[in-house]
Amino acid sequence: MNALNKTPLRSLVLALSAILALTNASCAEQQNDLPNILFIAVDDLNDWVVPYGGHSQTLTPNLERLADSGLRFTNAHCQAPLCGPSRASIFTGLLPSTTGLYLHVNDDKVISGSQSNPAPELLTHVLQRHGYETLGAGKLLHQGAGGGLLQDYGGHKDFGPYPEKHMNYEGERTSTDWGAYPDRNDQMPDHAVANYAIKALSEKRDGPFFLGVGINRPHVPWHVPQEWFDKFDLDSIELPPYRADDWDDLPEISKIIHNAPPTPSAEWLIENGKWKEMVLAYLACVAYADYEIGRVLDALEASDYADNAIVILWSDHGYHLGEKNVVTKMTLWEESTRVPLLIAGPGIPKNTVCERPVGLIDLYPTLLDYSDIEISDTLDGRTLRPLIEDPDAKWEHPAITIWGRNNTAIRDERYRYIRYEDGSEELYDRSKDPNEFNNLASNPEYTPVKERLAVHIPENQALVSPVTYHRWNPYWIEVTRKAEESAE
Ligand SMILES: [Ca+2]
Ligand SMILES: [Ca+2]
Repeated sequence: MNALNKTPLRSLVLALSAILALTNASCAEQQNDLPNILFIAVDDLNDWVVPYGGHSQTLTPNLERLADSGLRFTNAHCQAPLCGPSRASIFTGLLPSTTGLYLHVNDDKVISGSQSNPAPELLTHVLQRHGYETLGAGKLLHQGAGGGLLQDYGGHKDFGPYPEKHMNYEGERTSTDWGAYPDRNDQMPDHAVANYAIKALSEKRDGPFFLGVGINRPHVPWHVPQEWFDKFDLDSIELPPYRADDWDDLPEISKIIHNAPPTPSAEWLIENGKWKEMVLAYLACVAYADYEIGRVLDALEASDYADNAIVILWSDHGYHLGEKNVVTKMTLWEESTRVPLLIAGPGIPKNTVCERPVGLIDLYPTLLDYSDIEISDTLDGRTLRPLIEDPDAKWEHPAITIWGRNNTAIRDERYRYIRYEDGSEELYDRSKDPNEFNNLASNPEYTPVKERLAVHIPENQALVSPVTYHRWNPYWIEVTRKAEESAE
């Protein structure tokens, strides 16, 4: 290269460098404006929290405080009524019917085991690509945060510590039990999860961050220190609604799928005089979880990020405490699909309720929307921002819950419609029957309602992925066996 050409080239390089420097500066500036994200997952938390009114005696002052400071979706539902597939759906932004991840899945296989094309990208990975620091502790994906979910993971995905033997309930294939144990809150894994978050919030962070806080309680075993049991009076505990003949109008496949032998039934609880005790134990665990969440919210309020953080609190699915004669999740009924979903932060209206049916699957695109990241049209959910800005906005999307291939529940503002793999159905008019006692599916008057809702059932549901598994009852053991066989 000769000297004559050197000067113009050098000028060009200098000019390009200046442009790049300006671009970088504006990127950095933009990144500083991006909201931080505090993503609080609570395991197996149903609507028994004050902002949702599911149980009149529940004590959740911190969830109440969070609900008052933002917006609560009162008709929010999980996409699978079990930890593993629900969380896989949240972090991939895809329905189980797209990925084939209908059942439990190891964190490391959420991407590789998905049947979707293109392969999913985890929410946290998209955020990372756009400059977010990702960190967290506790239960986020099913085993915590495997599969490289986060850049920094503090551990403590843990349902212990466990007493030497079960205190009140014995059952194979379930850790269902309850009782006051251990002695102190600081022996609980959730205390360490909250401590991790408190420390993270006290530190100076260079750019926007995603902080995941995965609270393990009220997942079984319902063991928390005595102080939480002492907050409730056993004699006056209110029991959930239940009808002994409730299953008489269910199709056979519903009885097979929802058969939950490892956990107590309402019948068993009544016979053994244990129902109030068990309800109290769940309430004790919810109150304890609320306390740990409150510690994190306090830390956020005292931090540099108080005015620039979106807080999202969700549960991975609900839980029956005897309603419809079951004590578990894993059903296509309201107690199992409905979840608390609270959102607060800059620009989000305070003390506001949105009754539109939404799904946890909508969190992925919603967070991308608030972080100014383009939303891929391969995602199955949609941003909730229009509803956050106007909770009464028109919204014609029901919530979808899938429990195994081709067993699908569709929930709109009034009805719950369930169609099973063999074509049999359930339909509940929740405006008249909030406990879902009366299956209207065989009443011809409701044919137009069923047809209207059936349109929303995903067609051509993906085959059950061979990496997904669940060995709860004979139906699920067979589903798992067939899926594993398909890989051979
Ligand atoms: Ca769960
Ligand atoms: Ca019934």
